[in-house]
Amino acid sequence: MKNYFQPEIETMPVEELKALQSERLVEQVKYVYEHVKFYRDKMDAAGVKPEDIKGIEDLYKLPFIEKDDLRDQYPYGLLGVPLSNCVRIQSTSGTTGRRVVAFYTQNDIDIWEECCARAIVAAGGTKDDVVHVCYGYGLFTGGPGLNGGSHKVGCLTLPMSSGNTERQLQFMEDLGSTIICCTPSYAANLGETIKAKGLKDKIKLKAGIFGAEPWTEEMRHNIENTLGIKAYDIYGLTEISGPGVSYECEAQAGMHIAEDHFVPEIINPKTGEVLPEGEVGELVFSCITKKAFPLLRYRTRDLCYLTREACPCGRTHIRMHKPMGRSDDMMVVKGVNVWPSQIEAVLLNQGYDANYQIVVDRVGNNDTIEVQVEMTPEMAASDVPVADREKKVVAGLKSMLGIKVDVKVIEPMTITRSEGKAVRVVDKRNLYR
Ligand code: DLL
Repeated sequence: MKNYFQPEIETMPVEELKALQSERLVEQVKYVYEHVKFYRDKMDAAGVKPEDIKGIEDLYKLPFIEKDDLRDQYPYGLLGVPLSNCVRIQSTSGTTGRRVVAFYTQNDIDIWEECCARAIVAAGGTKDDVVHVCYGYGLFTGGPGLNGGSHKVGCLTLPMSSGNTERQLQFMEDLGSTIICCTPSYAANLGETIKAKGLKDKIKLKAGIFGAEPWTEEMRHNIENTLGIKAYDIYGLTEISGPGVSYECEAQAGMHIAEDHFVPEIINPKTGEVLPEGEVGELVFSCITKKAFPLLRYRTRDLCYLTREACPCGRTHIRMHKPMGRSDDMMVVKGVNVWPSQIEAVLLNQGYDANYQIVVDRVGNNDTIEVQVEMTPEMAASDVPVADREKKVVAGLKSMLGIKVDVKVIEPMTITRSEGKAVRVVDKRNLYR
């Protein structure tokens, strides 16, 4: 017996789903044209009228929205309802440029929380579960989103927020948390502490719902082994609502996009051309039900591909493959494209945990790249010389990336542990830009 939070929607036949999307899109385009000057101007400039959009097959006619548009329209320029109809804001961390502030009506929040509830049920959650939420609460969407989803499923919800690992473990043990929600890097951090303190037998976790940052399959296996759980991926972004835009089911083979609310496209990031299913490109979303912050054709900068192949779980909603990172996470080092996730895969395959940092710099006209990775306590206790370990990692990275990377294998517990999104890359070249 399969479990769904909203079976009639999650398993809707694809043709019906597409018809629903078309109907909602047509309505939404009219809505934003009438209510948001930004869209009216943008559509007028592109020569597109609401009546030109007759269904999802016409989506390509609409202009894209980019992060810079959101920054230019900060704070109220994209509001689709009067401010008095909004009940909440959430915001991105805003490490570069202005923050993005997203607004929600009560109905927008209900939709968002339903998507998070779908994710919890897809990870095996029921009303009997104890859901331990250690994503940050506050402006970040992780905590509030999963908290709301957990309430909707009827789980006992522990609103832990991030940090204070000792207290997390105490509650986990005392209250018997069964599902944990946090970033994969924090899950790895918790796993490490549980192992070091010998607490594994006292912890009742069965599943984890991890997202908000890129993570590799190697990291999934590591977390599943150290915590003794099944690790599910969850994806989302503040601009589109928050976590739950897509989520994994028991097949763990890509994340089902909540297509009744968000229509995905994959485009060539250079030309904007829409790519066929299965090709890797930039993910673009159109929100077809959200009213306060109604983004259409929003370019996420996340790179992945989509598949509508039948899923054994019975859900019909299209799946997106794990994003390899944002197009802006990709580093060009010595002229070669390097993704932090490629480096992570090599390290974890050689038995390291995900405690590493990548430092990129420029000396004269040459790029330099150094990977610092901690030994596990077992490695530190063995008598394999550090120089041999370093040589092996250098060789692994050379074969993955095609370039020589400097490697420093360092003592355990020397890299700062992450409580939220991990900072994997220090690119000192940015200082000179
Ligand atoms: O990270 C929302 C979220 C919270 C998702 C909790 C999942 C769990 P932002 O802070 O706006 O929102 O960051 C969104 O994070 O565009 C991706 O680049 C990245 N990201 C989110 N989930 C994943 C994932 C939240 N599962 C940005 N895998 C997105 C890879 C992810 N990257």
